[in-house]
Amino acid sequence: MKRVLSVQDLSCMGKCSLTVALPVLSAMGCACSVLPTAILSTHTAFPNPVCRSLTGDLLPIGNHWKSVGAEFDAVAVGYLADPDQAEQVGKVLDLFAGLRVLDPAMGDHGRLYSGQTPEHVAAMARLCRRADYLLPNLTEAALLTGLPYREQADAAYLEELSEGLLSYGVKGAVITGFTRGDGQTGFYGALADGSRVTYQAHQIPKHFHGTGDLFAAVFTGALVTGHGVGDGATLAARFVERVIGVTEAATPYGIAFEPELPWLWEQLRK
Ligand code: PXL
Repeated sequence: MKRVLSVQDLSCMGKCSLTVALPVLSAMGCACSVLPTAILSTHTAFPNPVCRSLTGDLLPIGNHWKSVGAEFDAVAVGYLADPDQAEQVGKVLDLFAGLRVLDPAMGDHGRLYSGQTPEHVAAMARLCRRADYLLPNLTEAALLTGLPYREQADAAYLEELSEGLLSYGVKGAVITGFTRGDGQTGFYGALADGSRVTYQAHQIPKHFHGTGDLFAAVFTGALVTGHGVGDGATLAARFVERVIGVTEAATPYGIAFEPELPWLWEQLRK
């Protein structure tokens, strides 16, 4: 069984981050260990969440695992509660071999999430250099490359963002959830070998919270079980599409991914 370490917050209500990654990776047949970067009463789209950062605990937890001989096939990093966590997570990455997937969860729709700062962007950018694959949305890709954010992404803009992301020295970068003027949405993946993988589907014009985290979990589970970047990202996009299709209303409580988990399990057994 493949072992994945998921490093991101535990938001206790409002599905995102670990409450998405754990069930998804389990449904993909992976053993998922968790390193919560912070415990929040809710994610930050709810007003005034209680947040306890675990910055000083991250490395001791990693060291303890190392002392008992733990290894992971992949480490997937997501939302960090403060800039210092990026450095601590970098030290945890140093402890373990395995594939490194980083979803630099910092913002959406051209804006930083509540509580995230320019210092955070700089710290996340340093962490990007340590990753194998980056999974930013359009906002995060613009923040990491210093290019202006554009709500509608054409091919030239996506390529420009991708070149900037690849300059972090990663094996690949998949820009998730971009939208185009023609009602299409999808991902744009750029690999360091020069190849490109893209996916487009009809856009449902609503914002569903937690879809980036869902994409990252499926992508990680697919790669660690032997799928390529194009297949993994396509599986992730198709899963997100199905989940959006069964989620009745776009609320901060999150997407209804649970009924679709059997579908995910089936896809990996084909
Ligand atoms: O889904 C990204 C995310 C993860 N974790 C926390 C968040 C958000 C987005 O708002 O607030 C705590």
